[in-house]
Amino acid sequence: MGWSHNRVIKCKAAVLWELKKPFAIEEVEVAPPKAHEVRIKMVATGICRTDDHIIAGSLFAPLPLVLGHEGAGIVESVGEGVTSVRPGDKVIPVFLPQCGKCKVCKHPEGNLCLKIDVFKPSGTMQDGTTRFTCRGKPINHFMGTSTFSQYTVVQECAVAKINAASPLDKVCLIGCGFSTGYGSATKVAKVTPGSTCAVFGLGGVGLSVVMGCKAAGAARIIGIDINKDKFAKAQEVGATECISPRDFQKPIEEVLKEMSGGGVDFSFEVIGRIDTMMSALMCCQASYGVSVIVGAAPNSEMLSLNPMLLLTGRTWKGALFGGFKSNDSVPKLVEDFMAKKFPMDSLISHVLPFEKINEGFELLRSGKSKFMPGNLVCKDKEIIRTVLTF
Ligand code: CND
Ligand code: ZN
Ligand code: ZN
Repeated sequence: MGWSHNRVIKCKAAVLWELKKPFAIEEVEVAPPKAHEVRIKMVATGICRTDDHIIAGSLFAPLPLVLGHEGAGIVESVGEGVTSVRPGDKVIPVFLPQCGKCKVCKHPEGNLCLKIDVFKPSGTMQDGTTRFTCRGKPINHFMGTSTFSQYTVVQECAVAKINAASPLDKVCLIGCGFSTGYGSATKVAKVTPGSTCAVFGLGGVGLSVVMGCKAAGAARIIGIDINKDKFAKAQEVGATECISPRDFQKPIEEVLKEMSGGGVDFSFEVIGRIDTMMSALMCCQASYGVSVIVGAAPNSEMLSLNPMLLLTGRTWKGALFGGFKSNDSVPKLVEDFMAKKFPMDSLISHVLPFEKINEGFELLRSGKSKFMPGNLVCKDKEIIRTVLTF
């Protein structure tokens, strides 16, 4: 049992044919999984800003493609040699694989598995071909996950089996946003009890950083966002103060240095802008401050800095997926969610049927949802995460 029946599945997928254009909901053919691949029936997927960075053209991925990298689903069939999952298992596909064999996987701290398809994205499976076809054309995969499809195919090393009782419409956020933010605080920065933290950007990922800082015992967590509608939720999940850079004449790093008596212990950039990356670096304490880059800046932009900022002792770092080794950590994070160790589900502000994916992206871009279309389930005024259900 368990091997694929070599059946092509016809289903709906959101295809991005051109940059800066809406998705087209298309009928696609999803080929059966080849050796060491897994075909998944998607149940839910979150919309993360990284998907929108691709549509906007600020991050590169080859078109046409099926985006999406924050999903959860059920294994439909498996290719030859797959041993870690079986049809019927609940799983989260991970954009950061964990092959377990490469130099990085074998390193106790490394998580950037060499099988990742992010930096020079091929848009294919590891054998160089795609499993998606639409109107007779091959359609590319995205970060090895492509969750904006009723069915997708991923490598076995990019899928984590999770608790059979877990609610997939919630734990999909563990596929990216939550894990990325939470791990950036707990694992990458290693936030210490009693410390002061500054979090730039209070979207789904930034609020997860706030939750991580709180879990690590930070005494002060200062949220920074230009959209004040985000402050209430930030305070609900652990921010002790929130400020908008637009309310001050002086640079925000100066404001934060004053607020913290000389610089914060830990700072996080969770927006994806190089100016706020510099502010985050400069607001942390000159000798022992740690600043973590979480946001993804446009491919075309470079930073230059005065090396003195680091010579004094600051640490500047970044990580994908919160520094977590994906397959090891995802099932544990799901267990922690089930044990109510963090209020991750409060990040989900909107739930839409998959077919309304373009509306979901409009919500993300609008930053504020004054006009709620009929069947939106809106728990909050502010937009944090939209989850699409299949
Ligand atoms: P989202 O767009 O939901 O949140 C960004 C927040 O930043 C919003 O609340 C904005 O109002 C706020 N903001 C925008 N500009 C400014 C500014 N100039 N000053 C202060 N606040 C501002 O995004 P998200 O939470 O989904 O993602 C955040 C970033 O994280 C984004 O760049 C995404 O690509 C990146 C990311 C990284 C990783 C990783 O593995 N490192 C994984 N997923 C997403
Ligand atoms: Zn993401
Ligand atoms: Zn590896």
